[in-house]
Amino acid sequence: MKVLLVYPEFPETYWSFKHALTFEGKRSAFPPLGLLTISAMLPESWERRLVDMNVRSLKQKDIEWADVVFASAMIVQKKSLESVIKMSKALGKRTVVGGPFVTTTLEKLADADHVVMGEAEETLAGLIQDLERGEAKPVYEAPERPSMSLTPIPDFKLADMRRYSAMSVQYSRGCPFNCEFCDIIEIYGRVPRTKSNEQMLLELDALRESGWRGTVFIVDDNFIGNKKNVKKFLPHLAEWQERHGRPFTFITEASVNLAEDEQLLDWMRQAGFNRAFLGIETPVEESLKEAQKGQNLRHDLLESVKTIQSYGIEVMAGFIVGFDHDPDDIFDRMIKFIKDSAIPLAMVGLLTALPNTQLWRRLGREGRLLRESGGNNTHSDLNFVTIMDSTRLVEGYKSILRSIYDTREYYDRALECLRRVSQTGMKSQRGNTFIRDLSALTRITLKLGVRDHDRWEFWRYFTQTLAHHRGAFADSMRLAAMGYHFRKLTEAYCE
Ligand code: B12
Ligand code: SF4
Repeated sequence: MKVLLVYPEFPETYWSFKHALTFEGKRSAFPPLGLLTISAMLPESWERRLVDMNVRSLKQKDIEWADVVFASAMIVQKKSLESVIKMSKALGKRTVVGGPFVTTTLEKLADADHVVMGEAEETLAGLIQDLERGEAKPVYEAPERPSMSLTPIPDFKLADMRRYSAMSVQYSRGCPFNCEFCDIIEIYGRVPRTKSNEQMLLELDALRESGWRGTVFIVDDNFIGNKKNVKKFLPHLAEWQERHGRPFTFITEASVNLAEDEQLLDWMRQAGFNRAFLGIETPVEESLKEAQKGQNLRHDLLESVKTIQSYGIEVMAGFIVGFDHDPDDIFDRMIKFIKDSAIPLAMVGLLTALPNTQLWRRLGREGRLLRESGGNNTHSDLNFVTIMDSTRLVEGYKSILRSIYDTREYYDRALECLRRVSQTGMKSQRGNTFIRDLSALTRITLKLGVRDHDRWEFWRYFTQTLAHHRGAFADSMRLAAMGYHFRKLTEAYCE
């Protein structure tokens, strides 16, 4: 059997990082880990190829080669996924679709031949057998959430690693919290399951042996969801890093209560974590209560961010406007919070009711749902009736974006962030990436320091970095590139 694994294209959003990736000479930020994992579960005798459409286009001859097309998608990839299915069917190929979109969507994908809902560790074998016998069913659904001990080492080599700016691994699935808008807990559950220490280290061995050096994104929903296990794992990870000359730096996602545990933070620092994405959502207490986000109410949020930064970990964060309890001055409060927290990469979105979430169900009961979400919370198309006037909300939202991604405002935040994190982080061994970094630096200086209309701001940032944060120069240039991406998209959204 010949299997073509296809990852549909993302629309251009803050998360695509498109404008920043061109500086690095990369096509996409991360590889499609779901498909790399599925590939590792297929019989050895099956031939497989991967087309990540965020890296290169899908051609007719790719599909002609295959007996069956396997695709994975999030809601935002829906349009591209539909075109993949259409193209495959037109060429007479069988299609199998899995991943978060088909797991959560309400309208089933009528055109796909086979849909795999939920995690595939326990369902894929059945589908494979049925495909081989020519008796595959339309829908396969995981009866329960599988143990992560069943997850194989992803087929990293299937991805063209040179095209990505980071590689991904997964340690855990699920989150113990209960945020109203969250679909993670609906898809992956509230009892966080983890891989064993041995399993994780073997996975990192495989990644290292494949030649990868540099950033590794631990894509967990909440890396510290199972604190007991993660605390047992981190000392081993730190030792592994030391033994191998620190080949990786890690990024992950975590809940804000990470700041409560300095021992955990210290281990993360030692293991080489230098960025963490937090769900801060809002500085407004009433809105946090409404979102059932009690873990963000236990301590002062600004102090929590500072604590994490003091361990050399840059904080990135998600923010949301559009809660029922958002006060009139929410937009100014959000701007001030983001400035004071020195979070350069602040992903601000409008509240979206994702299918099958508690928020979705409540708004349904209240008769406020307008349509299914397109999954992109930076688009201005609200999918429910908001308490604040919707035009005012969208305009206020745009005013936040314009303010926080104003060139000077952004560089100031980045400098403050560098000041807070640059003292304490562990440096990775960057291996042979120096040449690549040099060409990235040339591209950044040409674009931001010569062609850009805000070039004087760039040189101010550049000289401040050299004067005060020379040791974090590479990070400062990464932040400059990211800032450019956010500014470009903000200009496009808020024109
Ligand atoms: C890494 C990640 C990203 C990366 C994408 C990297 C990439 N190339 O894949 C980045 C940071 C870019 C990203 C962005 C976004 N993301 Co994202 N992301 C994730 C995250 C944290 C991990 C994905 C992953 O690698 N998982 C590990 C693999 C092993 O798990 P898996 O994909 O679920 O695969 C398993 C099963 O689903 C199944 N399976 C998957 N595919 C297939 C295919 C077949 C054929 C079969 C049989 C089975 C199968 O088998 C696998 C093994 O069990 C998930 C959360 C999560 N826990 O998965 C969110 C998640 C997928 N993202 C989500 C969202 C909403 C987004 C954004 C839209 C955010 C936003 N608000 O704008 C953006 C969209 C991107 C864009 N440009 O517009 C949602 C999707 C919701 C949905 N129902 O579609 C999730 C679930 C998290 C959430 N609730 O917010 N994301
Ligand atoms: S902390 Fe994050 S992953 Fe956990 S329930 Fe809340 S939003 Fe979902």
